[in-house]
Amino acid sequence: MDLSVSSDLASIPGSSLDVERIRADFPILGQEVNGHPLVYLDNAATTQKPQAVLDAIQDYYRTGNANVHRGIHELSRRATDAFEGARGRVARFLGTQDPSEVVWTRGTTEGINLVASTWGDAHVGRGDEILLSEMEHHSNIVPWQLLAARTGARLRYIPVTDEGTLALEALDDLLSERTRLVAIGHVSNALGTIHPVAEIAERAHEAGALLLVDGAQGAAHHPVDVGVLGADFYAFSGHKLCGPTGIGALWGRRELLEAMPPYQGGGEMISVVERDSSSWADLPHKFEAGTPNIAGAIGLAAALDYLEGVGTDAVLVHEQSLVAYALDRMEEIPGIRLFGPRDPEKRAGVVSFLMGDAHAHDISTILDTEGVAIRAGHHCAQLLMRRYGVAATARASFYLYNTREEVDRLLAGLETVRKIFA
Ligand code: C6P
Repeated sequence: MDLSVSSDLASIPGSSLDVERIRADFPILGQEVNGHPLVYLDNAATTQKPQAVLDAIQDYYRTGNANVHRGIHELSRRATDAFEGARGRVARFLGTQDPSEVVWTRGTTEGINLVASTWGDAHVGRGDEILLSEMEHHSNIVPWQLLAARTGARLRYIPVTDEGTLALEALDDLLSERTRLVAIGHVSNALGTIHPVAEIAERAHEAGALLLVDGAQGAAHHPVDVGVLGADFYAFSGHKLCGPTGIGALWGRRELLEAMPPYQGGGEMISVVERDSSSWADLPHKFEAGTPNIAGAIGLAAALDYLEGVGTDAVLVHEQSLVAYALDRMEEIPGIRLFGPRDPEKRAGVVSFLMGDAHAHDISTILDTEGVAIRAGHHCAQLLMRRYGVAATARASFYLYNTREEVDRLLAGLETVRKIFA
């Protein structure tokens, strides 16, 4: 049985991706789930991996596995070159020439915790303020709550509009000489809203504050240039952009990273260890205690090569064309409630919704029986859910390998939901 999903590219206005060819690169997509060809629409949670990434990881373990920075032997040299080469690859992806500004992490969450713990403990005190938004993922709230509890700092929040954008007019009141840092998502995981990061950076800097960008959803969908964004820190996860889980990176401006104390203690992050004290390795190793996720870094670099080959600009346009199609059709469903901006150009490939009396989990369960994978829940964005007076939403999230026919499968599944709950 042919499980591939046909894609009529001419029918995706604006998309220049050869989706059929792209899908052939992702072995996982060619399977049946619950008796139906899989339609994977849970990409904001994690993306699937192309063969090139699977090969890079396997090749490393088959032919180049050794610990990095430690051995004088050939395999260790090879592993170190591949690992540090991957760092350089991430630096180029983020629009910076300096790989030592790129710190390997387990993902976005660890990157934000690193900044909150090290920069935060050194620079934030009682009465200082950290400015977040009500749309943040818990990973960009809780580390700052922990910092506030340690230091006596105060958290403030940019409100969210009914439309699903940030109410930036509130910045005049929220930013002050007490604001030490603005920590904001690049793209909302729950609504897909793309935030005007460069504008927020300018406003933050005018107030004398730094800007940290939670790039978990941003880096996956369009090219990132940390200089153009005006970010001081940018954190992202490899698994959201076709790379493996357990690897991500934190980019920080060199002078900030240099002034920050280490995050964790252990091997690799030291220069000299005495009985009662130690001195630290140079950047970025100061922040990388212990044996790193070498295979993960190599897999992430392969993912970035893959995405660059496809064209990162084209990925967002493709997602937006699917969102436009989905929103147009979903609007016609009786009793549907759609969240987030109506204009597809204001968002990446995420559609959050509820239908009548159906709980988000019921929607997801029914879709699953038809082979359609979406996410249901609060999406680790409980403040946002509260803002809209709901406990959860159903969320379909698209990526470069999704097709209009798959959106049709989603819509067909929603028709089943409608009938069941009618
Ligand atoms: N959002 C989602 O389904 P980690 O887990 O560290 O790779 O990423 C955390 C994270 C931080 N910020 C944003 C905006 C995110 O979307 C995520 C991960 C997934 O929406 C899992 S909750």
